[in-house]
Amino acid sequence: MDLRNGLRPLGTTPDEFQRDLLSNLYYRRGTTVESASAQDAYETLALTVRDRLAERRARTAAAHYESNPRWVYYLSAEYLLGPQLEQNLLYSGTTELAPAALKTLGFSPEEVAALDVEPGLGNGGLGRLAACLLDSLATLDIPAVGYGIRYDLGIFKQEFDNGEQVERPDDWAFQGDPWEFPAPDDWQMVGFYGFLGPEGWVPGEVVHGEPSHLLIPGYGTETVNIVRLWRARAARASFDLRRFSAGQYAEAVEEAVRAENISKVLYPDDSTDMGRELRLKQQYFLVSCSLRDIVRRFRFRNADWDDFPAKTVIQLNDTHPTLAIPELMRLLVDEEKLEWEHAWSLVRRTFAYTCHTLLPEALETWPVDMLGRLLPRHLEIIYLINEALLAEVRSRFPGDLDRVRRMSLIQEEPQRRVRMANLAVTGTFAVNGVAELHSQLLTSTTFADFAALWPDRFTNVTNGVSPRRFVRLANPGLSTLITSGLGSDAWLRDLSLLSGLAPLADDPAFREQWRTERRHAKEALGLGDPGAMLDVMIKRFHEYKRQQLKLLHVITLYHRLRDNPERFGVPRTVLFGGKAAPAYYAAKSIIRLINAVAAAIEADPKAYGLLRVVFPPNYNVTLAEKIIPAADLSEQISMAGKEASGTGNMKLALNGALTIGTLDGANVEIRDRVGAGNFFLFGLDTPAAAALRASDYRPRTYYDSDDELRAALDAILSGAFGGVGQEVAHSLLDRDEYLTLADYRSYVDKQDEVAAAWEDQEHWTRMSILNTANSGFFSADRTVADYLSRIWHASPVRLS
Ligand code: HBZ
Repeated sequence: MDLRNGLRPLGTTPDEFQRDLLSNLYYRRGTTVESASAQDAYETLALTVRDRLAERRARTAAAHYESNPRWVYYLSAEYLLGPQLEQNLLYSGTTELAPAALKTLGFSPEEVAALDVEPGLGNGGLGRLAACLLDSLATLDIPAVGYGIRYDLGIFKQEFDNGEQVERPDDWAFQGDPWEFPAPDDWQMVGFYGFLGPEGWVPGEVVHGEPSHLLIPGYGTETVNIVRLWRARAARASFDLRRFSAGQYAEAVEEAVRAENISKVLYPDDSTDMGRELRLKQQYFLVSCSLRDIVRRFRFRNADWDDFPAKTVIQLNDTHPTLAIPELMRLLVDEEKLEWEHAWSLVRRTFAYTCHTLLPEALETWPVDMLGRLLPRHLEIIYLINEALLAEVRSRFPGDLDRVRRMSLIQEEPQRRVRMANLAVTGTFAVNGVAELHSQLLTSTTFADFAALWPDRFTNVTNGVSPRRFVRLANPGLSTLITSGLGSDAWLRDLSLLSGLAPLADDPAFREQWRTERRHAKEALGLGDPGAMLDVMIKRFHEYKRQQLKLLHVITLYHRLRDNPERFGVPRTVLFGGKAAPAYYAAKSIIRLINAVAAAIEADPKAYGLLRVVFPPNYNVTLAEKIIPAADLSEQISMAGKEASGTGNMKLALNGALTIGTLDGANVEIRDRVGAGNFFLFGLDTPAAAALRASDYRPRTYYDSDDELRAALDAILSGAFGGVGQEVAHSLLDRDEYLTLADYRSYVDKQDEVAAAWEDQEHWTRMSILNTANSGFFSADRTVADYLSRIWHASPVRLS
């Protein structure tokens, strides 16, 4: 079939690319070479690249339609896609063509790349994982669609004012987004509020969901999948002309504004009460639009509902899209008139759920009142699901009332709330954690009751990251060296091939080249002295992740260089990056204290050339791609038993940083693979940490008995760092929920070993190469392969 209907194919030569670029500038951007701005050049380049992917997309869609495959649908409230230009150049094979073509417009590639704004439609690891999985799904030729929300404002921009985090709106699409295809014809209608009448649910408010999509190309294959993002719009007739004519301008657009608010902003945190109902509305909006779209797509080629689970698997990325379970029940029972049991059997065979946390407070619950007001029919359906669940629990565990109370979808005290994680476990056929340890802890703690009832439902899929984005694009110099070391670039599609680098760790010439590339990456980052060890802690700020432990170490190093230089160790630049949730005051205090300590050290000439603390603001994917290749030491120091997995740990190890870490999350698996001798382990393990927390833990005993720790905390308390951060020290001394003081000595001593190891650069380089060589497991391609064999059971569809 000629999908182009006679249109000429897009060319692959430099001349053809340049001609297309000029044509796009003239006809689609509506300007000329003489008057083109940098923005014109950027947008035109984006269109020229996008056209090449669109061609592959058309063929992918046709092949998928033809084969009527089993589809993987990924539902996620967040996607941290990262900058698009470089990736799309690489994946479309046009990286080499762009610079010359841009030159005819009078712009450099760097100037143009700087205009590529990353869509920051997520908070942290969970959102970035979603983006990596989509990349690997396309690379493995799996028919898949990601669904999400097209927030007008993404994750806030972090600035520092006097060292304090301030949040600015992230108007990422203000200039428009050249990568996006609007698909207004595929709009959906979503109801909220209202009442249950004799004919069923009558919504009191209706909004439109309008989709657009971004192309998700696979690497080294023709497949191009999509991520479909929904934007809320008022129904067309919502503008009140009568009020507008009467000068009531705000009232005239009230309805439109209310509707559009649903996709206005990515909630930067879930720790405030403000806007919680809006967040719940967002969740239902995503779920309702996406499910109708999934059903619409199913119906292209299928007629029988009994085929739905065979053709569809819907992965819930954490609990945010869990309302999909009652929503599909509602569609099947109320609209399609299926029997309840029949519908439930289809639903239970369609959904799977990934949990990303171990913090009990992070398990979402919604007040019954709020959910019942917003979605009365869904609450009724949740009650019906709960009745059946509790009947099953009672029959399996007669007389165990406590178990019934724990497993109920409804928490009764202190307020009646719906437990979304329990609903997600009940309505799915598979539940997975994101690292071995995490999955074990889920079945032994968080979901122990459910694992006792349905042991086969639980599994593990260890996270992974995109080697294309986080090695090839982020670290081109090292990538070239890896390719020459391995004799081929096949590692980009099969990361296990990195193991072929291991013998080269013993080759002094290769080690020299390795050091050179790593040094170039440091120079490119431009922070601190390239000869100093770059010690990085990049992740969201949270007390359990323990940036405060790293900070105590920094203060200790500072004290040593002033008072005890023979114990100082080696020159270091300590880099922090990350955002705190706007309402998370304890995390914001830690940020402020870090900046104050950085300033004090910077101002002290004694520290010059020895110790520096840098904290570039607004850590995001773009910045991560610059920092990760330059890092020597990766800080993965959470309290054991709290970090579900981590993915930054994988990106850093793959790029040759050595890890200092606790036995937490995927650190355990990284250490197993890179070898205990190439990993700096410290601190309490999960059972020891849990036992200490359960006992009468007194952080002050550590303060009393450790001179260096006491000096560090006393310095903060005495106001030595601009008089800020006393609350951080008090919280550690009085409560220390995450056992920072208990792990301090073990951490600082291990850091001394790190410093000693750094002094032997040949040995360090060897360890660095072995980290890369043995981290191939942490490719998101492997993660997707695991999802496929354990949960999704979908097959590739390759373009002929
Ligand atoms: O998901 C992270 C985990 O902390 C990390 O260990 C793991 O590697 C990563 C991917 O599996 N979790 C998050 O990023 N969580 C959130 O961002 C989040 C967002 C909204 C919420 C709750 C959590 O309401």
